[in-house]
Amino acid sequence: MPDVNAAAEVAARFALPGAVQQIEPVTQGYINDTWQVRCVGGRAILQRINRSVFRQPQQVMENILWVTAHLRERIHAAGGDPTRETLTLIPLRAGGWFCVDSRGEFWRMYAFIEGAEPCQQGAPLEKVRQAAAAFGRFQALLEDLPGEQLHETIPGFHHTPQRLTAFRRAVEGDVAGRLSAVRGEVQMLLERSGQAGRVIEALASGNLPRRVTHNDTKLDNVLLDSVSGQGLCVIDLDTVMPGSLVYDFGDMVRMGASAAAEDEPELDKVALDLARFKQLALGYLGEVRGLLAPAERDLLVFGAWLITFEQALRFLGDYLNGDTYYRVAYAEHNLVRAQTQIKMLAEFERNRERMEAVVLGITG
Ligand code: GN1
Ligand code: MG
Repeated sequence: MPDVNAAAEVAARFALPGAVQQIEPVTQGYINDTWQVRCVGGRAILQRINRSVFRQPQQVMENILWVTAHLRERIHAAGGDPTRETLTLIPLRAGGWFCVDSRGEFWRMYAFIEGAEPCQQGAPLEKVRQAAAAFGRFQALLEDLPGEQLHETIPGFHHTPQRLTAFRRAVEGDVAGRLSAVRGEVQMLLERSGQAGRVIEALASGNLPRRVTHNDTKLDNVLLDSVSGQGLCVIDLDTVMPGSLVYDFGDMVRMGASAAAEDEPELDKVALDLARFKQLALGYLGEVRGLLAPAERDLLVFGAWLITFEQALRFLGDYLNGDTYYRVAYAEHNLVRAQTQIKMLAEFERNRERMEAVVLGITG
């Protein structure tokens, strides 16, 4: 975390309604640093973009500007409130949408959406469905945004075969000397590598549509209206770029289908809850049904498996690399996260037919 002074120094450069009064860190998220800024007349969200993850922060910002402008237009046309239903960047007093501090760090600011809160992991079923519907609507609203316009903010982000190659490298390198303790997990993943290319190949063949997708569809990336409980706003737009709907559905199901946290150490608590899965599918597919291609429909359940597999590779790979990517709170954190993914993988394998039946029941 950069010190509060660095945040205070940059906060004053943004066009807030009044003087900054208080700055508090927000600890959610593994990548960027986030602060809540209170000022006279309101509050805002200040973020420092992680430059070792997002190599081209300007491109991240360009994508966000395009995407939010498009969403604003669509939400307005549908009679909604764009100031609550999508993110709004706050410009700098001097103009522009981000600032670079004396250390070369990139900062940006969003308007705070009042009367809304993130859908928590383990939320009741109705909230789960609302969050899923918000992701589905987000996808539907982006249907006509030309993907060629967008930058790939992290190249190969969901290129599972490349993730596998990076994982094998981490295993071979064993730079942190942790391999001997996790051989079972490594083997479990490598045994499943044969399926890694399925979505990438379907995209390359043109069978599976390439769309503008969110690419980080954890339930807490949806704000729910605090009064009505309805899915209000999709946040965390850093990885919005060309991808597949199958990844977004899959990533949402990855942990959204369990009540347990992504870093739950008691693996007995980590389990597929079919009732949750059903709400995710109902919420999301209810919004995208009209645009779903047959290849997408066929790969939805596989997508949950694939993204979970990929996430397991990423967490365990980072553990083997000595925790260079994800923020960790304790030494075994990435290992615990990898173990929950492996547990969910086994759950998806055991329940594949039941999950397919749920999807079929909705899509017909
Ligand atoms: C990271 O920082 P956060 O929590 O938004 C990661 C996602 C992972 C997620 C796992 C840019 O997201 O891909 O799925 O952690 N984002 C990036 O919780 O790597
Ligand atoms: Mg994210």
